[in-house]
Amino acid sequence: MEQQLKELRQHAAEELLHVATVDKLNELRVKYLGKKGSLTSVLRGLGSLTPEERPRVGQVVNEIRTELEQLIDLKNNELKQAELSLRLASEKIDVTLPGRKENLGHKHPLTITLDRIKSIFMQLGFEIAEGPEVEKDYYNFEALNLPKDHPARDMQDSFYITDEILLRTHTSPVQVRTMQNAKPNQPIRIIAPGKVYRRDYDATHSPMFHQVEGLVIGKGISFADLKGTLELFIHQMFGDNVGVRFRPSFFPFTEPSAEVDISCVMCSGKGCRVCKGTGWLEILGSGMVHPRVLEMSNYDPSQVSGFAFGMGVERIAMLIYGIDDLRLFYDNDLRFLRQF
Ligand code: 2NL
Repeated sequence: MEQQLKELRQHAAEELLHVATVDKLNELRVKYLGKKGSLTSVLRGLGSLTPEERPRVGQVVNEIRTELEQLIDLKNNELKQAELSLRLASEKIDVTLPGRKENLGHKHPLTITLDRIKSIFMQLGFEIAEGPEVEKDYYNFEALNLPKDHPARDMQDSFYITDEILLRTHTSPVQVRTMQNAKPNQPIRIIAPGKVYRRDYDATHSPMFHQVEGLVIGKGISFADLKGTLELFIHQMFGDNVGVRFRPSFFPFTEPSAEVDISCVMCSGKGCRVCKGTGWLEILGSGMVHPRVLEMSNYDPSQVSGFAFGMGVERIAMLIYGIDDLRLFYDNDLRFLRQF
C-alpha cells in the first residue's frame, strides 16, 4: 500500500506540473482529491490494514493530500496570473491616441424657426392644435366662407384627391374643427402649425410648405388684441427695433382684414432688392374672424368675437437667415444645412 501511495503521489505531481489551463487543473483536483478520487479510495482501503499500520499509512495519506492541495493552489495562482497577463497584453489600449469625434446632427432651420414661433405663442397662453393633412373640401373652404368660384378652389391651384377631398391648402381647417368641437361660445386661443399643399413651384413657392395659423375667440376680443398680439410676436421673432405696419387687405374669412409688414431685415427700410425698394416685407395675414365663419361653426357673433392670422414658416426662415431660394430647405444638402 505504501508503494501504491508513493506512485500515486509521483504521478499526481507529474500531471499537475504539466497542466496548462485552470479547467484542466480543476479536473485533476477532482481526479485525485475528489469524493471518488484516487486518494479517497486509498483511504477507504485502510480497513484492510492491521491496527498498527493504520495510523502510519493514514498519516502518509494526509501528508500527500496536504502536499497535493498546496501544489494545486500554487498552480492555480500561476495559471490565473498567466491568463491575466495574456488578457492585459491583448486588451491593451493606447491612451495617447486621439479621440474619435462624435458626429452630432442638429435641427433643420425650418424646425428651429417653427420651434421659436411656437415658443413665443405658448408663452402668451396659446395651445397647439393639429389636424389631418388630407382634408374635406368643407373644412378647407366651405366653412371658411370661400365661395365656390374662388380661385383657390380651382383644380389648378389645389391638390384634389376626389371632388370632396384634397390636401389642405392652409391649416385653417384645424381651427374650424376646434370651433366645431367646442362648447357653445367657448373661448379659444390656439395656433395650428403644420404642412400645407398648393400647386406652385419656383424659388419662393414649394408644393408643400409650412404654415402657422392662430385663432383667438372670446367675449370682447378686438382689433386692438390682434395688433398687440402680433406686434409682440414680431418683436420677439425679429427684434425690438424692427418696424411693424398694418395694411388693409382682404380675406374671405376675416373682416376687416390686414396684412402685416415689417421693416426690411436686409436694408433696415432703406429699400433694396429683397423688399423691391419699398423698405417693407409682408410676413403675416390677419383679421377679425368673419361673422359668417363664426356662425357656420356654431359661434354666436353677437356674443363673441375673434381674430385670426396666418404666416408661412419658410418665408420667415428665409428672412431671418437671409436665404433667397426656398428649395434649399428640401434639398438635404449638408453643405447648406450645416450652416445653422
Ligand atoms: C396668410 C393669411 C390668414 C386666417 C389666415 C383664419 C382661420 C379661421 C378663421 C378666420 Cl378658422 N381666419 N385664418 C385669417 C387671416 C389670414 O392667413 O397670408 N397666410 C399665409
